[in-house]
Amino acid sequence: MNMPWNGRSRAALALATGLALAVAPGCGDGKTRVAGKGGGGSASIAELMKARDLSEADVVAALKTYTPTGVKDEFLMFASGGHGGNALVIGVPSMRILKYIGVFTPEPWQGYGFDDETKALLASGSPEGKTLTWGDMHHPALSETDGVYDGQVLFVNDKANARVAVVDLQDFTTQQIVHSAILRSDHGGAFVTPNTEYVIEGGQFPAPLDGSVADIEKYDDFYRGAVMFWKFDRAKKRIDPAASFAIEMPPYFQDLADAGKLASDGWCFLNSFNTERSYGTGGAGLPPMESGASRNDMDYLHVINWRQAEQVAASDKAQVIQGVRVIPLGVAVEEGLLHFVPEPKSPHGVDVTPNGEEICIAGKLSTQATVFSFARIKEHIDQKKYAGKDPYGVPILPFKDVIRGQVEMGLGPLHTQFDDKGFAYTTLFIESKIARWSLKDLKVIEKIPVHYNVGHLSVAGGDTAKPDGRFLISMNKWAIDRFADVGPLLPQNFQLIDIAGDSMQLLYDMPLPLGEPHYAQMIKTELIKPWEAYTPVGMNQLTHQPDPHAPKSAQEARIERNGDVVDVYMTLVRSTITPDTIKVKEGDTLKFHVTNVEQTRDATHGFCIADYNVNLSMEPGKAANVTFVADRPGVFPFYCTEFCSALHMEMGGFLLVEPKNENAAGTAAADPPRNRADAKPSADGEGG
Ligand code: RUQ
Ligand code: CUA
Repeated sequence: MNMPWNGRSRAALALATGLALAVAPGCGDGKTRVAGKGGGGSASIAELMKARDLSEADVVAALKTYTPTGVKDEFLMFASGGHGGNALVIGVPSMRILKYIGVFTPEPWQGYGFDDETKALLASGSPEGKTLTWGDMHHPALSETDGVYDGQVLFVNDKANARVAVVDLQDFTTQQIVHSAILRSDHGGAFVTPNTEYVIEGGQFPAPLDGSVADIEKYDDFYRGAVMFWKFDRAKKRIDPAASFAIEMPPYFQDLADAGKLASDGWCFLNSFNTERSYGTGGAGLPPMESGASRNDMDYLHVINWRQAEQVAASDKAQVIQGVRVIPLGVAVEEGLLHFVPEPKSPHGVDVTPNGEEICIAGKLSTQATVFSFARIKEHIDQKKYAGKDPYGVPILPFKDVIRGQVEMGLGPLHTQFDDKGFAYTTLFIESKIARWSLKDLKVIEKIPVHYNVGHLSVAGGDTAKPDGRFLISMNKWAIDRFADVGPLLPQNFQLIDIAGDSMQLLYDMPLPLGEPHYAQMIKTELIKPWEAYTPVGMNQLTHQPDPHAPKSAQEARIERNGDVVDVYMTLVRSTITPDTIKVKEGDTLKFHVTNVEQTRDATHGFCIADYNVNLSMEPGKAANVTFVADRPGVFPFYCTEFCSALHMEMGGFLLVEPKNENAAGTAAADPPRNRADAKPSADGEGG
């Protein structure tokens, strides 16, 4: 029997055990109320199982995930929303979606990207002159203290546009988006060091770091990779770009990273592939990148001493390229802060074991996972025992001497996570399985099929110094036949697997209609302490300080005109918007300063204005500002978009934008326009 996770489910599990007896002892009259096929009314569990064709294992699985109303999930999973550019919060084991956090993409419900502050935030990550409205979010990283999630901050990356964002877990909102001008993409972000000193962001596609264009044939000489170390200022809860630095790398595809911890604290391990330096056909008959990049048997694990790099970056040996402090490759070699270790073949995941002593690397085109010993790596670095140098002069350590061993894994091993019992779990993309293996004797113990094409996996705390174990989510790229058909674009499939027992058990399939989610981290719910409201009233969501413009009570609500600028100080409270009539002239600049003056939990109001693309989410206590030019005359109702109270439908008002050609405000009122398109008398002589 698998381990129950609380007293409540222990009872539930006892119930499940009794199911085979058809009459569950201790379950009243053996009847229970459920919905679904065969469960429209009351039925015994045995009848239900029969009607719905459920096995005992199905019922056990259901009882392990079922979470009654009002009961909270034990774990929260922070998953990337892929192309949606947002992060997802999912309760485990219920697999209930709790939140989408708008990050790289506007999120209308949250008003994210609609008020002045979050509009500017979204733009801050966009290249000049462009507004990016999507992101390719890959790897969420929770902040850590001593190598364990501390529940304070979430970092996420956007692979497509080389951006990293900071989400504050006090209110689950995005606070900052940074972009490194020297990177063109960042598959290898975001990963944190054990005390969140740095957020690591590895590139992928090399390019000239200075932003210039070099012929693709000059790839070897002018294209370069890089890895960013974004300095995190914990007191300010912001990345400090001025204190951040990068290391220039050869033009390999630098990939995923993991920071060392405990035994390997101060070090960072970064995969690479395409050490062949293939750039595709080059338009002239070279092999395509796919095969060109897969010729070598080994690529290079980059072993970086980031503590030492930090010092070199602060010295005059660093250069400034496009505003970024960069340690040139030659300096990195000279200073001995970069070494390579061969890693088999087209490596994908790099994962440091909980004790920090070993590094597991799976090669997509290898059937093995390789376990490297940090102690041996360190010894070889210290004694300069090299097997050679790469074309850029970076010393290479001898592969055979720095590994502890290899685990015969299966087809297409990708990513590894760890549990609290000394097991490692590796996804097998081609096999569509997850392998559980013993870290002690490097042997696969069990494999469980998943559906299908698994990429990442997430074990609770599974990449920290203290994994919780218990649950594993298999993040499958394909769903194929798992759900009702919804056209050619199918959902992704998150599968919940119980790993607490001696053998793994598939519990639940969760379709995720958002693509393509990559990685997730799972943290104990109790470690996150979110605010219940913005306190005191009038707090700005981005500064987390009192907003200087916010009215704090309905008495402070007012309209002020200065030339053609109209400031509207507005308050929301169930069920009134104050002021509810706003009269301006076409061409005026309107500045709304809106506060939800309530402190009642969940008493969120919305504020929208017809046709002006204004839509704010006003959580209790929150203040927001929105500025726009009233360039369209007419009557525009505004209202609250949350069904907040019995009189929610009455919570609204009118914005009157008088056409420019009507001089006095009174004229328009006395002689109203007939319709928005044309206020003039019509051809048949009517009106006027
Ligand atoms: S990597 S599916 Cu985009 Cu995280 Cu392996
Ligand atoms: Cu406030 Cu509806």
